[in-house]
Amino acid sequence: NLSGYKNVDKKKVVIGGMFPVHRRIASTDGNTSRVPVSSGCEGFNFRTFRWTQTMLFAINEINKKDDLLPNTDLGYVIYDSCFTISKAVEGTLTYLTGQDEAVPNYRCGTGAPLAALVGAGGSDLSIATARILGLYHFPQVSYCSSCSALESKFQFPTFLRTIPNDKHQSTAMAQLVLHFGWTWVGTIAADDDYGKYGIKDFKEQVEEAGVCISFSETLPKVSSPQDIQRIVDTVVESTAKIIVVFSSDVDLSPLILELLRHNVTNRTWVASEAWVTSALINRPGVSSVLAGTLGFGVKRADIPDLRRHLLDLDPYSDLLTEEFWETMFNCTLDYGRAQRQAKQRAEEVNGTLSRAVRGAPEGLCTGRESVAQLTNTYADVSQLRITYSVYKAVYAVAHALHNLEHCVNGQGPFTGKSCADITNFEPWQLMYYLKNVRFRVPNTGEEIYFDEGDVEGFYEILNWQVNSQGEVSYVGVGHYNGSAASGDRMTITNDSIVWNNEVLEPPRSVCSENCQPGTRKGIRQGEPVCCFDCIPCADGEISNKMNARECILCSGDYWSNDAHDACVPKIIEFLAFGEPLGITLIVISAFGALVTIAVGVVFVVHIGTPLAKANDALLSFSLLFSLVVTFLCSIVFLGEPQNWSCMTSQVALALGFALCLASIMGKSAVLMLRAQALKAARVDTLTHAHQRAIAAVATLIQAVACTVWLIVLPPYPVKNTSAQNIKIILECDEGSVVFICCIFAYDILLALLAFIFAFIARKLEDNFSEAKCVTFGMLVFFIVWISFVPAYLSTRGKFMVAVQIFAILASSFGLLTCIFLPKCYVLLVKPERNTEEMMRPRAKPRDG
Ligand code: TCR
Repeated sequence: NLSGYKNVDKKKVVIGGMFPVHRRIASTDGNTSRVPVSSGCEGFNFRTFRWTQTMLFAINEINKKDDLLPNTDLGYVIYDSCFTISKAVEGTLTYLTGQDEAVPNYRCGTGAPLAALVGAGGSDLSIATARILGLYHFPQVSYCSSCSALESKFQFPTFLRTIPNDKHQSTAMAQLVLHFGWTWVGTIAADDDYGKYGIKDFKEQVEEAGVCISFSETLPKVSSPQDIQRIVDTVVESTAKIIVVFSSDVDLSPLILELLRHNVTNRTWVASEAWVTSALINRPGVSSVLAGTLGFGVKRADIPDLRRHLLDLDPYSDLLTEEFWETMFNCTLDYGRAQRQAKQRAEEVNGTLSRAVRGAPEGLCTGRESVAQLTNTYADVSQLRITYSVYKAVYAVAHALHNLEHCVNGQGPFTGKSCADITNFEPWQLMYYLKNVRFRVPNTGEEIYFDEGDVEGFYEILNWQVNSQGEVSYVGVGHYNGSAASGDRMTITNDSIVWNNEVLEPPRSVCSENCQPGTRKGIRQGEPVCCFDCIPCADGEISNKMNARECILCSGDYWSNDAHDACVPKIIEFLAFGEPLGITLIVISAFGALVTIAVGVVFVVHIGTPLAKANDALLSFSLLFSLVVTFLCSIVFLGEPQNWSCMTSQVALALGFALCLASIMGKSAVLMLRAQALKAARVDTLTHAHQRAIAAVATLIQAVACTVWLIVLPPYPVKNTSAQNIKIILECDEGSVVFICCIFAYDILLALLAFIFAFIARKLEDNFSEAKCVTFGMLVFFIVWISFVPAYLSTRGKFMVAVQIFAILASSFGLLTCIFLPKCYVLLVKPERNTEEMMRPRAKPRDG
């Protein structure tokens, strides 16, 4: 413990201080057969030693001041809490009792009154000490216990602090994460109140805003390589690129070393105040892991003369300083001490200076080494943040004491308007003054007062930027002010941030990338909501915004486009006149019609010849006429279906075929009867009139059927949206399937009869083998229509119409050629065969 007084004739007040100068307590050997002793500490911390020296510096400064506590000298007692709760409690009890033995409720001695305790370091230590001090209403001013749990005045009535409450920092971190749109972050917390509360507050806020936590790890308090290794593995395996760390530098540094060993790069770290500017973390070479780190630092200040005080250190003044010296220069001071004593003795003896102390042997130091020459965090006064907080804490206590001392009797705040006596006051009386203190810090001019024990939540946002020498510097890129209006608490200049990636852009940290329009979010079972799959919308469904949860079904006449991000009108399809297929079909049918007419003309020209006479001219013409009709009606199938075209096309086809087939049937019926008569050697009594009658009746039946159909259930045009998803097919609805089946069944019946009659009569030999021609023609007709069925059923849309037209044209051409080609051949090419003789029918001889 350090302690000291200055001036002897002034009044004295002692301030307690507690700093974690060591990092841990030494492990005990576990021997229980000896008197137990308080364990020693190890791991000297230069940074916290600087804080200690700052307290001394501030006290010296105050003692020198004439306007602050002019008649009182401040003394101090400083304890090393060794970063451990038990040591902090031990120190507190020792302080309260004034004894080296820590026996509570026992305080004796005539020493100066104890004022307040500055410190305890980390939050967990402060929580422990504040509970004890609270029992005695003893004020405690902390410079670095920032945990939000300490804000409870109920639990910690005499606790005050000069560092902002961590709830501001957690909010600031949450806002930072949201500012950059990171939705997938990992968290690492120290295993103490600082880490746990800090991360808890942070998580609550980001999770509310839809951010997901990839992993949450806790740093071990006692060094544990397995735990560290596990955390490294988690960090490496996680896809989170942003890692928020709430921990003190001491607890974090083993992890950073291990990360450095594994060369874990390409992460962006969000640092809490405790490690953002720590030299323990920012070691040479660490920039590969930590460059680009963003962190929060409490207010920084320059304290003039502090550096001089820090360098002007007497190594022999106390044990802590000796240890500092020995650790700093890696030597033992025994030699220097011996030298000094020898020198003093020599001076006493002969009053003159003996020979100067020169360089000490290896491993020993002289006590005159220069602290300034070493680049050590102890003497580095560029980042005075917690140091400044210590400075403020001491000043706060001093100002409270000043106010207490300068209370005017009769106007005092206590019962009966009394005042407290600076030489003998109660702790609660000082507490009153501390709570109400309001002052300006020397040099910086910052105004300090405690609002419910806390100061305002102001943070600088620092960015770790690597300079050309590979050193990290902390560049301010914005700030956070917890007491500003909620909209503009954080200001951050994105452009001045240097990230640790090549693209110089804020890194992205998301579990799953956004789902583009055209896809929807699909949850992954058992994973956080930020992790999802993007599932493409099904055909006919769309999603038109990012991250859609559902796809929307396109309605009726609409269908999804290729990208599935908009509904587009379906393509309207029909076989148009203008398209190549349409033109081809028109040309073919027109050609067919022309050929048929040409055949008719040939017949008219040769009307008087035996051949024309033999084939009933009227029947031939009606046959030709029906073929023209069928040829031409195929044109009506083309084009956009209309009411009239739907009706005419089917009816014309049915009637055309009926007339055609009826004529052929009449013809072949007569042929058959004639053949049978010939066989039976009867006289053929059949005339042309019979054929005509048969043909006319057969056609008439069809005409009646068609008329009934048109009147009762006429065909009409429809939009077919169901046959094909992406198209609307314009087509004709038959009106009644039964009717159309009957009508075409009737045509088939006629065709079958014609075929059967002709087949029977095929042996009847005239010169033109009329019966054979008809048989053959009908065969062609059947083949065409039988093959039409599968072709028709396997096509879709407008090609169905095309197949139908092809069948019509093919069957018409088949009939035309089979029935009329031989006749035209005779008429035009072999007129010598066109004689009465040749026309006479005769039966084929039975045997060859
Ligand atoms: N509050 C921490 C401890 C801590 C600290 C530091 C430790 C803070 N800043 C800097 C070492 C160095 C902030 C706590 O526990 O409350």
